[in-house]
Amino acid sequence: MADSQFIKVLKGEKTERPPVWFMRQAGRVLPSYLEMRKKYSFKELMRSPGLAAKVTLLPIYDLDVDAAILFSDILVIPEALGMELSFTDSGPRFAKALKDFDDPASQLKPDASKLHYIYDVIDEIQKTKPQNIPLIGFCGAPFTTLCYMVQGLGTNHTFPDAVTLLYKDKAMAHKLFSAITELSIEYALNQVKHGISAFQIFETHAGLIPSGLYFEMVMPYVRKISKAVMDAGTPVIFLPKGLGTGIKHIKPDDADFISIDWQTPIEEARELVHPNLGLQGNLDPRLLMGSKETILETLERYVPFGSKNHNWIFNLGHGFIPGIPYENAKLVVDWIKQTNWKRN
Ligand code: 1CP
Repeated sequence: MADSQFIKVLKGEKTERPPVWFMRQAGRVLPSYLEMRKKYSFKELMRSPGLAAKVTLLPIYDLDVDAAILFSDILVIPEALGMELSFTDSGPRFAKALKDFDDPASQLKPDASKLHYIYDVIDEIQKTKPQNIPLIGFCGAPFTTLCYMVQGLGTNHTFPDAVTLLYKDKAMAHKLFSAITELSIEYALNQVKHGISAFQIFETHAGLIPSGLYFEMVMPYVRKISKAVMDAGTPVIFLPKGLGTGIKHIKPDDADFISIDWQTPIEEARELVHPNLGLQGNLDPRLLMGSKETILETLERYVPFGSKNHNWIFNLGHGFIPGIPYENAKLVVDWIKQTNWKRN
């Protein structure tokens, strides 16, 4: 089987164009997904191997992207650590938040078997996906996962109790990071065993804390997860959203590719990030609410960068948001595939 554009780029090979996929490509914008959500809850979709595999593959058929991402959620790790989780119309919510306990670590009861249904989902995807389409596995990075566990919900994206825990009780923060990391490694390696082609670590809320604190307290745990996955032969993409100029301190041992948010121009990110690390990103998803002309004009600005940089995967700076017209997402994929990238 010939490698897909996505795998070639992850391996450091030259291609005629950048590969393209989108964060949150399955849920949120596809009419076919929204139709399925009328019949099933999010939890029903993610827990049934048949349905989850179907949703995972919708963007392959509807958008023609170059990779599929497992349809699941980063909050399955807290759930497997013993925290009761529900997905409400206003987002995920835990029955109890760790901030309400004197000894939060004592609340955790790790049970890795609670993740087993996800490996059945991966098996079903492998059985049903087109051969040349790679599957991306993922987990949340330890700080973002901790944010939801401590605060209990995500409606307020400042997570004040999670952030202050890093200053008030470093020892407790380390205990919680260790528990998250240990289970995440087991989870990631099982995803590898079930045949994922790449693994992305989502640190969506890195920008809530100073990058120095991030490197001191969180990065050692990220490194443990990525090292385990990279040692198992699977490439790792790390998304540290909002880390700012901190991206220049990420080392080739920490990941293979760094996903860049929309705040940093991709050319500047290239200057900051270690040359042995590839880049992913970084279109502002909200641009896709704009007119076709505005979208195409912004996309054209990527051509000079893309003509010189082969180690780049096209993506958004963060995930799709509800309300983006499906046609605009498709416009981006078609444009990436039809553009002359002037590579040689
Ligand atoms: O109502 C619905 O249809 C459910 C919405 C939804 C979906 C589609 C949630 C609830 N999770 C997901 C799937 C999901 N989540 C995927 C699968 C791929 C895909 O959708 O295409 C992935 C990779 C995630 C990862 C995730 N979940 C992150 C990290 C990445 C990111 O986008 O920032 C985070 C922070 C979450 C938490 C979460 N789960 C769901 C929501 C609405 C949220 C965000 C809550 C918040 O902070 O507002």
